[in-house]
Order: sequence, then structure tokens, then C-alpha cells
Amino acid sequence: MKKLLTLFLCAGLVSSIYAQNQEKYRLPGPDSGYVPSVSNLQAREKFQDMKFGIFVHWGLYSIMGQGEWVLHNRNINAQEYALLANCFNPIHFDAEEWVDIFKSSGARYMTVTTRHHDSFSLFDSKVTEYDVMEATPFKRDVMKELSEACAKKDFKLHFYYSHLDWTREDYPIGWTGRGTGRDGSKADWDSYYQFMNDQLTELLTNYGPVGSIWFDGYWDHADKPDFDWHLEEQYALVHRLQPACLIGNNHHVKPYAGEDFQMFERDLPGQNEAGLSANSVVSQLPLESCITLSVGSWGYNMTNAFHDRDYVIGQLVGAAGRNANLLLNVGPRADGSIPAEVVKVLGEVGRWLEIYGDSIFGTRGGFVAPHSWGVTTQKDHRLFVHLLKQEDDCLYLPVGDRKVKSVKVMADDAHVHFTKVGGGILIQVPEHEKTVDYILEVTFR
Ligand code: FHN
Repeated sequence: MKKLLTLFLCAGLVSSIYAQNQEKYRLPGPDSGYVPSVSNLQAREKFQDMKFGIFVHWGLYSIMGQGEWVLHNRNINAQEYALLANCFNPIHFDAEEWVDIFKSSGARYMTVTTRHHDSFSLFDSKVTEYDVMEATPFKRDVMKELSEACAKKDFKLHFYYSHLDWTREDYPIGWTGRGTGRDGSKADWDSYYQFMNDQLTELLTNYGPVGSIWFDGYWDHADKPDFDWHLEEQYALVHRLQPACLIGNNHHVKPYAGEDFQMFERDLPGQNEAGLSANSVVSQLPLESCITLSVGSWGYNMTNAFHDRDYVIGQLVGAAGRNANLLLNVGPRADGSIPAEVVKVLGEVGRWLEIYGDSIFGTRGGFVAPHSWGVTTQKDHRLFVHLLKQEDDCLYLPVGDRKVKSVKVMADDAHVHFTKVGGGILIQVPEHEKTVDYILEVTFR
């Protein structure tokens, strides 16, 4: 009887959380038909708790060391480019070492390119010969090794998958990749769509739990408003194979039904400095911003400089304060090694997070909106005030009627003086050395 009662109470709790979350994530307008599963809703919460992931762009383009768009940028014939596969033999690739390096940054998950726009698949795909097993001397399933390393080291694995293709002739040519020598008359949407869905089935069947499918390339047909990617059916396939797998699409527009998170490229939610978010609105879905550590490209580029620790921390905190995760990209070399400068910066970010991670992981964007001085994050009864620009010694915090118990400096727990004023509190910011993020922890009663 007692067991039955407990079961009954648990079921009630789950369905009430489900109802609340469904309400929270409901998309406005005509596209509100998609009903995410309970496991999907739980996965969204866990995804948001993780806050920090590593993006990996790796493929044949890494051999040329000119970024992942080299096939398009240099109008290379796709058949000639495909010969690069003969040289893809990354003797230094060690999946466990990658995961260790990524984890040293404090990140909790990775999103890796399974197939980018060039069409080359970094996994064992039975529906193409242009994959790591058949076309290269390497003949090792990179995704298999990564999935095993991630499972062993408790690191979540997410898959990037390109919608657009610069090599296949059945792909209807869009506004990019026009100089790769394809015969546009051979376009065959049904064949291409089947190919993508077969590959997605492989990815969602052979590699254990997949955190998300990160689609990219929709914008290749943005100039044709009637172009139909048949997303709904494809999304349903993904959710049927793995209901908890989150779907995101880097289409730079308002989320479609069936999507579980929204991403922003080279911008924090609400910003549009990179120029890709003009038609985007910040939705109620979990959010993610992606940036790249190498200035200017995602795939390995021999001549690029790297951003530094403070830049990454500023972006991570800025994202968290806007209720978003940060996905930080690294581009390994073709031999599988990760540039020393990248390893260094990741370690530095990790050391910062060892001290201040409590103000990031498991938080949500704070109820005090971003200001010119910085952002806030919140967790249980605490609000973390991240002073990214430390200009004034007095800070007004609009906390409303909430009862403030204490304000402390996060670095050393020192108490900070504050007074109650209309609509909030006035904080006397202690004198301190300039730092990338000076954090005050406000605790409420
Ligand atoms: O064209 C891609 C690019 O190579 C890279 O993958 C980025 C990552 O967000 N997305 C596309 C550009 O929007």
C-alpha cells in the first residue's frame, strides 16, 4: 500500500513538472504542435545546467589548414578535393586525450562535426563511400572512439550534422559551393533526403545516447522562401530514435516546431554583432551561443591567431547571464593533435571555473537583466553579480522586495556593505584589483 502511494505521488510529481515545463517551452504561434517527451524535457534542463561545451570542427579540410570553407572559398573541384581523403591519417588522434583536454576547461559536453558541408563523413556510414572507413587509410570510426571515450569519462557527446552539401550531386545546389564542379541538373531531393535520414539513423543507433543533433546549412536556400527542408519529418525521426536527443538548427531564424534548443552563432542571445541573428528572436527554448577560439574560422587554420582566456571567460559569463550555454570551438590539426595554444587557454578557463564554477554551472540567467556593468546568474536563493566592467564603487541592484541576507565577495567570502533603497539595494563595491569578472554573491532569505 505504502509502495503504491509513493508510486502515485511520484507519478503526480512527474506529470506536474511535465505540465510546467511544457508550458514554459511552448512555442508561440502556429508551430506549437510539437509535444516534447518527458525525457526530452528533462534533457533540456540537464543541458542548461551544463552551461559549457566544446565544439569541434574536424575533417578533410583540416589537412589544408585554411578553415572548413576552403572547398567553397577556393572553388576547388569536389572530386579533386575528395583525394584529400587518401592523406587523412591522423596518427595523433586519441579520443581519450581529446576528452581529457576538453574536460580540463571545465566543459561538460562536446559537439563534433560528423559531416560538414564538404560531405565527408567522420564515422562509419554504410550509405556513402566518402567516409573515414572506406575513403581514408585511417579506417577508424572516429565517432565510435569518441563515444566510448565520452562514456568512459562522463562527458556528453553531441553531433553536428550539415544539411547542405558541396559534393553530392543529388543535393540541390544553393548559394554556396557553386564552384565545386557539380552538375546541378542531377539534383534529386528525395535521394538526398533519404541519404541524410539514413545517416541520422546510423548516428542515433550506433553511438549510444546522443545529447543533441546540431543541424547547420539551412540558410543555403534562404533566398528561396518556398524551399522545403522537410524538417518536421526529419525531426520526428530523430525523436523517434532517441526521444531525449535535443534538436537545434543553426538556421538563424525563429525556432521551428520540433526544435529543443536555439543557437546563436558568434553572438550572445539578443545581440547581432556578427550579423547572423537579425531575423532571430530569443525564444523560451534552452539557448546556446557558439564562438570559435581561433579568430576567423572553425576548422583548423594555420595562420589564425587565438582568443585568450579573458575573452572566453567574458563570453561564458555573458552567455550564462543571458540564460545560454557557451559552445567554444576548437579546430584540431589533421594529424589529430590540438594546438598547444588551445590546450593552454582551455586549461586556464578550467582553473578559473574551479574557483568560480558555482556561479556558472547549474545556474539560469539572473532576474536582474544584463547591464553595462555585466550580468547576473542565479541558483536557488543566490544571485551572482558578475561585474565584467568595474567602473563604479557603488552598484544599484534592483532586487525589488526580496529580503537580502548578505552580500559577499565570491573570491574570499568577505562581507560587503549594502543599504536598502527604493526598489533594491545599493552595494558598496570593495576596492579590488581589476579582473575579468569580479563576482558578488547576494543571498536572499
Ligand atoms: O558554415 C558553417 C561554418 O562552417 C561553421 O560550421 C559554423 C558554426 O556555427 N556554422 C556555419 C556558418 O553559419
